[in-house]
This record gives sequence, C-alpha cells and structure tokens, in this order.
Amino acid sequence: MDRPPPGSVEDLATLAKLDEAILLDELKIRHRNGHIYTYVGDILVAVNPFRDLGIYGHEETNRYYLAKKNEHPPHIFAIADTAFQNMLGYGGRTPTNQCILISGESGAGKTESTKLIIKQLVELCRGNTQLQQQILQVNPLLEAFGNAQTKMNDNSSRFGKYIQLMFYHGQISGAKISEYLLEKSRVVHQNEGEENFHIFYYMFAGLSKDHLQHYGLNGPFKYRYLRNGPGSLKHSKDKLRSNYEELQNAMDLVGFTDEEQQDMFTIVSAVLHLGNLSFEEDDKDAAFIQDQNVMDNVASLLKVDPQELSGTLTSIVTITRGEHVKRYYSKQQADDARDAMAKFLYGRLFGWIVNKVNQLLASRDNIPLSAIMEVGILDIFGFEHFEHNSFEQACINLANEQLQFFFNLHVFKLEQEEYAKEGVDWNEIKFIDNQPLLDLFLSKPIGILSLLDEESHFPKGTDASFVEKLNVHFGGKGFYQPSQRSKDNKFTIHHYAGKVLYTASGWLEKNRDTLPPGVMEMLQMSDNELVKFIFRAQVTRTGTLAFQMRKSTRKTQKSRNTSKGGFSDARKRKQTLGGQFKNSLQILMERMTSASPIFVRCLKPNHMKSPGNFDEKYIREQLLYTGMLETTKIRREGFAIRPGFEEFVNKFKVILCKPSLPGTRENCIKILQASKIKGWQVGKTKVFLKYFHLDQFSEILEKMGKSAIHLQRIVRGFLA
Ligand code: AOV
Ligand code: MG
Repeated sequence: MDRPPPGSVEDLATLAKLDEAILLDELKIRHRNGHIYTYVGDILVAVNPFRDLGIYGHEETNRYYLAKKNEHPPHIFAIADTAFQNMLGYGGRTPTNQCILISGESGAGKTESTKLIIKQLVELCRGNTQLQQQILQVNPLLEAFGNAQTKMNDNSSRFGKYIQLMFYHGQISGAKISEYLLEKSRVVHQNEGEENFHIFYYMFAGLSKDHLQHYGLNGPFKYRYLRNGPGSLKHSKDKLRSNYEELQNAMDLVGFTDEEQQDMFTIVSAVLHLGNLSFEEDDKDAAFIQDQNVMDNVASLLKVDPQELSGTLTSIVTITRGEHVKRYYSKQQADDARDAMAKFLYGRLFGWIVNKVNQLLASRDNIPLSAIMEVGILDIFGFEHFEHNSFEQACINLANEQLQFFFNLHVFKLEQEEYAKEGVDWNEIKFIDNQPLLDLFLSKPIGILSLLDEESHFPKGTDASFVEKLNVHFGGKGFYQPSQRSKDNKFTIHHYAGKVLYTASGWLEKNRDTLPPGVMEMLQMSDNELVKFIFRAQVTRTGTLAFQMRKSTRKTQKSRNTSKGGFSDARKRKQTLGGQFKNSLQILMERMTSASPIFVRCLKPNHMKSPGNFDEKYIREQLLYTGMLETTKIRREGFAIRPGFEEFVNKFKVILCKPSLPGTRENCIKILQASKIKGWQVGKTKVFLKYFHLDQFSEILEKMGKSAIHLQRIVRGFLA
C-alpha cells in the first residue's frame, strides 16, 4: 500500500507502514502546516504551536458540538465533545463518568489544553448561567496565585489540579477542584531566571497608589522575596496591569467579597514585608531583629502583637521541670523561622482560595447525588529537569511517573490482559513498564518517601544521612545512581522521561513542613479574620485544608502565656509533606480508576518556547519515552470495540434478517460471516472489532435500507 501524502493522515493508527521515522515525519509536516492536533486512535496528540492559531472560536465550537469523531479534523474541542457524549451515554451507551488525563513535560501545553476543554464543555451545555461564568473565571484566579515563570514555561503551574465538572441532565451543576502540592518554597526563593508567583507582580502593576500605601508597599525592587526583579523578565507593565484586572474581575465573578479580597492582598503583602526582616546576632550568638519598622509593618498587617511576633521568630521557650526556659535562635535559625512562616502564610492562603472556590461552585443541595455525572480533567505539573532539582521536582516527577503508569495500565496492560483472557489471537506489544520507579519512590518501608519520613522523624536525621540510606538501599539498582563524589548529597534517578540529578539539601526540613513553635498559636489569635480562619483549619491526610464553619464573632480567650518566645509543645507525629502527597496521589488514582479515561498527550516542539521550530531530536525523545510508537501499534492492531455477545447480536441481527435471535457466540459468528468484514475476532464472552469496522457495518446496514437515524444510533452506540 502506498503511503498517503505525508501530513495528510489525521489518525496515525491508520498508517499501513509504521516506524519511528514515519511518526516523526507525520507530526513534523502537520506541525509545519499548522495542524497541531493528530489522533492516535482515540488518543489526541497535541504539539504546542507557541502562537495563536485562531482555531478556538465560535466556528470550531459549533463544529465540535455532538459531532462524530471522524467527521472533522482532530481538535482539543473534539475531546471535550467525546467526553460529554460518553458521559451522557449518547448513542445508547451506558452513561459513564469520564476523566481526561493530560500529560506532557513542563511547557508542553497541558494547562492551555485544560482551559480549552473546560471552555468547550461549558459551551456544549449551551445556556449562559452564572455558574458557567464562574467556572470560566476559576483559572485566571488560580493561575495568579499558583503559577509562575520558570525556565521551562513563562506560565508554569506550580501545583497540580484535578477539576471535576458535575452535570445534571446535561447541564453543569457544579465544579470541584482538588489541588496537589503547591510549590511553597518559591515564595522565599527563586532560582536565577525565575520568578515568584504571578500575584506579587500583578499587585504592583494593578493596585492603585492608595491601595499600595494601605498595604505599606513601595516599588517591587525593594523586596528580597522578589529578588529577580519586578516581573521584569518577560512581561511589560501593561500586560501585568491587564492581568491584574483580569484577576480582579475573576475574583468578583467567582464570588469573593471585597473584604475577602482585601484580606487576601493583606496576607500577600505581609509575606513580602516578612521577607524583608533581617536578623543580626549579638555577642552571645542570639538573633535580634535589625529593623523594627519592618517588624511593626508585618505585625500590623497580620494584626498580631509585634512583641509576640519578634519573640516567636527569634526564640523558643521550653518547659523544663515546670520552669519556662527561653533560648534565643541563631541568625540562621531566625532566618529559617521567618521563611517558614512566609511559606505557611502563602500556602494556607492558597489552600483557602481553593476551598472557597469549591464552596462557591458546589452543586446545589437539592440535586440528588446519584443523578450527577461528571467529567474530570487532570492538569498536573509536567516533568521537570533543571540544573538544580530539589524535593519539589522529585514530587512533580513522581506524579508524572504515576500518570505514565496509569496510561500504560490502560493502553497496554489491561487491554492485552483481556485479549489473553478471552483467547484472542494476538502478538504481544511490549512497552516499558515504569512500575520499578513507582516502587523506588513509594514502597514501604524501603522507598524514597518512606526513608525520607523515617529520617525526618529521627531527631538526628540529616539530609546527608538520608542520602546515605538511599545509597545503601538502592545503590545497586539500575535507575538509582549514587553521586560519584560522596557527601555532596546528590543522586540521579533514571525517570521514564529521562535522567534527573537531585540535590537533597533541605529535603528533611521541607518534608517535615513545620512552623516554628508559637507561630501557629499566634496567628490563630490574629485579629484579621482571614488570618485567624486559615490557621484554625485542620490539615487532612492529603494535605488539603478542612475549615470549620466561620464564626467570626467567637473570640478565643488569650489564656496562653504572653511571654515573647515561641512555645515548644511536645510535637505529635504529624503527617509529612511527602506522606500527604503520597496519599493524595493514591486518591487521585482511585478517582481516575472509577471513571473512563481519555488521554491527551502534549508535546513540546523546542526548548525556546518558539513558534515554527520543530526540534526533531527533542520530539523524538518525547515520542520514545511516552511509548508513542507502541501506542500507535496497539491502537492500529488492537480491538477498540468490544461488545458482549448479547449486545452485538441485538444491534446487528438485522443483517441476518432476524427480528429476534439469541445472543450466543455462534450467532455472533454467523452475523460476522454474513457481513463479510475482515479482521474481527470472537473471544469467550465478547466480539473484538477494529474501530473501522463500525463504518463498514454502517455501510452494510445502509445498503439494507435502514433509516439513517436508526443507523446512527446503532453505530454511535459503539463508538469509543
Ligand atoms: P504546561 O501546563 O504543560 O506546563 P502550558 O499549557 O502553560 O504548559 O503552555 C505553555 C505555553 O505554551 C502557554 O503559555 C502558551 O504560550 C503556549 N501554548 C500552549 N498551548 C497552546 C495552544 N494550543 N495555542 C497557543 N499557544 C499555546 V507546566 O504548567 O510548566 O508543566 O508545570
Ligand atoms: Mg501547567
């Protein structure tokens, strides 16, 4: 068979000849022609165009409205449409919850794809309800607080999210966001060439002079936490200002009150001021605050007692034999206490925002839960490999391993297991199983996260002793490589998507995720409603915040000591950050398993974020590690449509001109033989068909003069 003109094939699984070079060539030519989307069977491949293609307007919205998959070119809107139809059980199928899983490395286009899918899902419901408008505004809000410029992406998501859109009778009835592991450390430190979260720069560009003054803010150059400049790296002041306006608009529309918005800016400002606190040491190596003005600023924004604030940041009070003993921090300890407090403030604020959004978008109580269907969309942080990779990168990359595992499970493992179980004649297609990497991270008691927890709970544990343990346990294994030089706290992991060199400095502290003693209690007593509220929340086992109903009038008595130092209480073993992340990944997997998955694979064409540049070597790497060739093979040779005998006979018995016919294996074979189509198989309980067989069946039925509508219904019923 001749190969069709390169670039013209919209579904790579239809290619007769297939190898790595052909795949690459097809994608390259399609990218050059502005066709960034390509199907591999039911999977959508999207190559980031890095420019506005003008293909997401009304025309496209209408084109992909209750359409058949092969009627129109591949498009992200088609994925939304498929999810919508599948969820509602159009075409006589069983309605099933859907989850759309979007993968790809940092900057590949996951978040943009997510936004487009949500936009189209909202459009598919027609109508224009307030809830629909709210849902569309959630992204600008979350991105302002949760995204930042990194070396790999100017608008990089620094948290993962799973968005569930709930539907009731085909109309959106609510939404829920689950958030994964915000990169809090960015608040206090950014690597060269990177920025803090967008919100800091939006504020300076957008707030009026009066407002800035109200928060005690001067020009953005003055803040240590914005050490890489005032958002100077990429964005013009006008752009930042319009982003601020978009955020403002989003907060209003989603339903944040003026008071809440002010409190949010107050906390963000307090974080900035806090960063400017510096400490000196006296001759007894005891830390003291250099600039009392800054301290007073922070205290007045957070509405806490300045004396207590300076006390908790510079000293610890322990009770020894009934006596209060106060010990002063060193400068380093005070610096750490300050940074820990800033990270906590920001992290809790973000957790509260997500929680608030969920409250505002929750389904109304009077809708019966059992009648709600949903489409979930997963947009995590993509695979990262920087010059310096820390605990955050390890967690981010672990999440990507988990997603890749889930992809393999569905696309290769379960499918081929079913062929074996059903006795289908099948040549096994091999794939690279990344289970060993998941084990490396997640196994108990000997896995990276468990060992990290162990060291974190061990009072004498250090980053170095942690790495030593890793070396002892994993040194001999292929995908873990100890550093050549001992004692540099480094190690390399061979992820499915490439090698990453990690530096374990600060991991124990990050994993422990504790506040300096006394800070929590102080903030819980704040006279700022929001500050008080967010610090009284409980942290769940997945790291999300659980808030008590807000009773703003209740005043807790200040019964504790008013001494200036932070109190060290006998700390109970609290959940570590790694532990929380592990739990949240597990729950995510359960959620995904209970729905029917749809995969979108984003590819990044170059490292320069530039349009029109297709770096073949880089794309080839991505095709390799995502197993694209094998995926295409299994989609081409596999049996996408697998009706049970009963279902099959019911739908196609007309071919034998029988009004009624028992749903047996023999009758299935009779129908298949009569239809003269080729390449099917019949298993023990199911008929195995290729996706193109549906068209062939529909032709046969058409020839038999059945009404077009009836036909469509039958065929749709099988479409994956
Ligand atoms: P990511 O979500 O996959 O990275 P984004 O979705 O933020 O990546 O995409 C990065 C940038 O690529 C965007 O800011 C756009 O400039 C551009 N882009 C992506 N998709 C499109 C598209 N369909 N059309 C036009 N431009 C696009 V990360 O969040 O870093 O893993 O953690
Ligand atoms: Mg993103």
